[in-house]
Parts: sequence; C-alpha cells; structure tokens
Amino acid sequence: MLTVHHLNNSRSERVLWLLEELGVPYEIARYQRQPNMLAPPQLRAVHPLGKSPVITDNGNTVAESGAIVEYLVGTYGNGRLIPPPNTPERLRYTYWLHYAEGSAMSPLLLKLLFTLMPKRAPALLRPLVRKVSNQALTTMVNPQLKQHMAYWEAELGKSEWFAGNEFTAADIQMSFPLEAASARAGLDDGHPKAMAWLERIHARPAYARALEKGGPYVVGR
Ligand SMILES: N[C@@H](CCC(=O)N[C@@H](CS)C(=O)NCC(=O)O)C(=O)O
Repeated sequence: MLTVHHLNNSRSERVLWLLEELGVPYEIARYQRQPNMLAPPQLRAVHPLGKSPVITDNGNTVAESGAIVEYLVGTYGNGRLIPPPNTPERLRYTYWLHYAEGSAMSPLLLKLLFTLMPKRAPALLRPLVRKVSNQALTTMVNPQLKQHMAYWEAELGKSEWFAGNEFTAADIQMSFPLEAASARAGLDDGHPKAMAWLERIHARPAYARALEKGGPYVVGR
C-alpha cells in the first residue's frame, strides 16, 4: 500500500490532495512538528533529510514534492492531470511544477524567517534584529514577492488554471506558494485572479477530502 509520510501543517497536504484527485488508495503515517517547527527525527528513518513530504510505494521511496507529483501522475494518472506531450500546455505544466519550489518558495520562506526573527530574538537584541530584518524585508524580500504575485496574477488572467484551461497537477504544486502568499505576503491586496484561483481550488471535493484526512492546515504567517 502506498504510504504518505505526512507532517502536520506541511507541503504533504498537496500529496494527499493529488492522491484524492487521482482516487489512488493510500495510508498515512503521521508525524508531528516539534515545538521548534522542525520535523521529528523519526522522519529521517524514511529519508536522510527527514523532510515532508515523502512517500513509499512498491519498494520506492520518493521525496521532494515535484518529484512525488511526477511519480504519482506518471504511475497512476493514465494521462489525467497532465497536458498531452508536445503541447504549449505541457511546457507550462513542467514550468510551474518546477517553479513552485525552485523559485516561488525561496522569497516566501525568507519572508517567514525575517518576520519571525525579531519575535524570537532575546529581548536585549530585539531592536537590532528588528532593524536588520526590516531592512532585508523592505529592500530584498518584499519587492521580489510583489513581482512574483504580479506575475501569477497576469498568468491567471490568460487562463483559468496555471497550465491552461484544464486543472492539472501543476495547480496542486502551485497551491503551497499561493496559500503562503495569502497568509503572509498580502496576496489579497490587488490580486483578484489569484484569490479567485484559491477559492476554486478550495471548492474542489478532493481538496476537502485531503484536509479531512490530513488534519487542520494552517500556513505559517
Ligand atoms: N522542496 C521540498 C521542501 C520540503 C520541506 O522543507 N518540507 C517542510 C514542511 S513544509 C519540512 O519538512 N519541514 C520540517 C523540517 O525542515 O524539519 C519539497 O517540496 O518537498
């Protein structure tokens, strides 16, 4: 049986959602984040980096969400959730599948880090840490995020879904950056198409089933 090694409040929600869309049976091995937000050490027994998501299936261990999406769509999709080869949609699909983790998540992670740093710094150092964090946010992180969000908005103005007029697994992969941007980067301010896309994914029955099975999902602010 395919096993999803699922960390609470994490990217592995996307894998549950994809499996629900494909109707593939699976079981969930659950892991709880530690107070410092890191995954528990037990996850390192599944994969050396101990990150989530990771799946085990038929003797294969697959980590990294983009690779997991490719594996699941290739193994169980029968052509579903992926545009046909040699089409412009397929190229867009591949692009967004890689872009989500390769480009979009870095500034979103930096935003979280620089926002949390002053809150977690020792009281005496807090003013200094706040100053440095704010400078990094205003000069580097926020302008980049603005650019990424404007880009999503423009692309979703061309078609309803990221790869074209059909919902694909690239939309599942893009859900984490857009959820994170909505929680911490002000996506709701001036990006109506991106916000409507979020509403559309939330309305999908498979998304709701994944949430029900995976447990509450609160993206860090
Ligand atoms: N690019 C990786 C990122 C994996 C990752 O950082 N996962 C987070 C959860 S969203 C995690 O495991 N965090 C806990 C930790 O780093 O210990 C992927 O898409 O699979």
